[in-house]
Amino acid sequence: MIKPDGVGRGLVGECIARFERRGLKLAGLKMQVLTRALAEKHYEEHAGKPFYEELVAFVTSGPTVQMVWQGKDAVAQVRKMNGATNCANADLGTIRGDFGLSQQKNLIHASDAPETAVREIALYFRPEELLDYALPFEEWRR
Ligand code: 3AN
Repeated sequence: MIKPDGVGRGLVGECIARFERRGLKLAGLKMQVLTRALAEKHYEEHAGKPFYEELVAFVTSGPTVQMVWQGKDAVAQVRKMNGATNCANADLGTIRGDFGLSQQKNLIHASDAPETAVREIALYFRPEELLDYALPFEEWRR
C-alpha cells in the first residue's frame, strides 16, 4: 500500500514501475482514503503502542493506493524493495532509502509474511477484484 505521503509526493508511478520492472505481476489495484475503522483493523497489532494514534491519523490523512503483486517469493521481495521501516536506516536502492528520511512517514507498506498478505488483501479486496491472467514470456520471470 502506498501511504498518503507516497501519493502526496507523486511516487505512485515510481513504486509501481519498480515492482513491474522487477518481474512481479499486478493482480489488484485500487485507491481510497482509509476510514479510521479500516486503519484500526490494518494496524491492530500496534494498538496501544505509543505511536499508534499518530500512525492511524497519518494513514487516514489522505489517499492511499492498494496493490496486490504476484510472483516468485513476492512477499519477501517486495519487503526487500521497500527497505527498512525507518527510512533513515533503509538501504539506498530501496523505495524508503531512495525517497524518505522519516520513520513514520515511510511512503509504503507491505505485508510481512504470506499469512499477513492473505489477511491484508481480504481487508481491501473482494475476491473478484483480483485478476489472475497470463502474460507473454512468463517463463522469463521465474
Ligand atoms: P513495516 O511497515 O516496515 O512493516 P511496522 O509494521 O513495524 O513496519 O510498523 C507499521 C508502521 O508503523 C510503520 N510503517 C511506521 O509508519 C509506523 N511505525 C513503526 N514503528 C514506529 C515508531 N517507533 N515510531 C513511529 N512510527 C512507527
